[in-house]
Amino acid sequence: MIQLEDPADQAMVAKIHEADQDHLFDDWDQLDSAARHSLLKDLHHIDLSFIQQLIRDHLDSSASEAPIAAPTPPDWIPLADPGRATARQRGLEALQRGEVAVLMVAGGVGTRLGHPGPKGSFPILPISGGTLFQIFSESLLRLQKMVGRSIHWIIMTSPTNHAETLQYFRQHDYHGLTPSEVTIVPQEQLPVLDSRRCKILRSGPGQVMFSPDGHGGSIRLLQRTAADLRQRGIHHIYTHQVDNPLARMADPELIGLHIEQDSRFTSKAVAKTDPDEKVGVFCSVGDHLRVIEYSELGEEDRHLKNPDGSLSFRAGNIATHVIELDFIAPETASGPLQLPFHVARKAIRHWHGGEWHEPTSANSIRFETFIFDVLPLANRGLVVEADRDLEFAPVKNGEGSDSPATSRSALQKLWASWLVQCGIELEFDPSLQPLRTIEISPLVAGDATELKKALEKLEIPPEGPILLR
Ligand code: UD2
Repeated sequence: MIQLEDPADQAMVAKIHEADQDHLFDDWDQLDSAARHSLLKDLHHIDLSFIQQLIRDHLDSSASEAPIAAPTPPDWIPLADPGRATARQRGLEALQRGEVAVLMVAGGVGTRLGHPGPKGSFPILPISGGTLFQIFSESLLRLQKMVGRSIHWIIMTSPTNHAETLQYFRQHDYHGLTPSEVTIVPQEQLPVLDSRRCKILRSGPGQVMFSPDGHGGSIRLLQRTAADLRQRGIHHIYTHQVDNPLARMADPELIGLHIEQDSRFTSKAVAKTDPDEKVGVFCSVGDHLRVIEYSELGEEDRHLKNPDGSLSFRAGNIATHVIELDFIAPETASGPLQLPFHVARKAIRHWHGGEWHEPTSANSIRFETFIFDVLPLANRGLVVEADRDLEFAPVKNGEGSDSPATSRSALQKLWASWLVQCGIELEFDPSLQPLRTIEISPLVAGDATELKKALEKLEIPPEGPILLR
């Protein structure tokens, strides 16, 4: 065991030794003082007894995940429900009273997309090259103008992309938002373990390998900051993912439905038509709603159909929710809700025995929480149907499905449909893509009605790309 002068450091070294993780100091003799300092700082951040508890709960041979008892398709509020328009008004009023904050989860590492920076800095806009962050910032600006007050925006990053995200927003002057109304805050992270012996892996000599604690980290973040949010008068949190440029910011209709139905957790869902589409589905289990991941829904249930031919389990999760702050962080002695952890296994390059290892099969274990895991704990939850063409076009992969190409194509189709509704003539190819490239900033319009108004002051060029900003 290494010997250190500082008693706090020495006590931590003793704990590492007790937990049988001494290999973390294997490179100690070769580290310079800055690297030693950084390693000690990281190790002080690890709650070893918590990690050991996770190992006991999830990885000991006797531990197994309980199977999900007979799920059934849930009720949802369909697109055609006549009450949606009045709900929108209620939502607008809640926004005007300043009761809603928006939380964007942007802590994922985005390895599948292959973009070097934070995912939100991906240039998705087809003409200007503007980013996902820009779309959401401008959408929020439009909404703030509509309701006549600022709306607090929390952007959850992870320790890996936090500094870059902050730098991005500073460099872009927060795309016109007031910086004090935007809180950019990292989620927590946990050490990654080796899957055979549960040793903490290293990402380099003297470096602990960490991974973000999943998008459920947003619930933990809200719980940590609940007092501040309450002080700002916030009761409802509207959450969405950074990777869906069609995600609506603080959609008044969803907020209104959530309030009218006195819901604790309200979610948007799109109708799944492909049983193998990789989105989780909302289900009822007993009296509660929950999301079952695509990998966890049985083959038979996945293909089960209604008499009209639609999929029975079709309420696909697009990760847009309204959450009651008092539900996840009650001001009572019972304390905040606890989220379960899931285990993810991946092949990961790591440093061990003085050399790099490049495994070809899963060698690592990481623990993650999911935001929707609080839903089964809610005594009232709600699922609301959303139109896929208007609200869901995620950017997950570099190519193929859910890629920049499919997402841009969905944006083009949407903007073209607005222009056509405004009486602008456009030509389309056989796949119904407009022949002219279109880009409409959220600052100009968020739907066809708003665009019609904006076009009273804007000119559409007779030919070539159509950029409306
Ligand atoms: C998620 C959902 C899936 C469906 C789909 C819709 C899960 C497990 N599955 O699938 O049901 O709703 O999205 O697009 O959620 N993130 C963080 N911190 C983390 C991990 C992720 O902020 O530690 C963010 C990430 O930046 C992204 C979002 O969460 O915005 C989704 O993460 P993902 O791409 O890993 O989720 P995916 O596609 O497996």
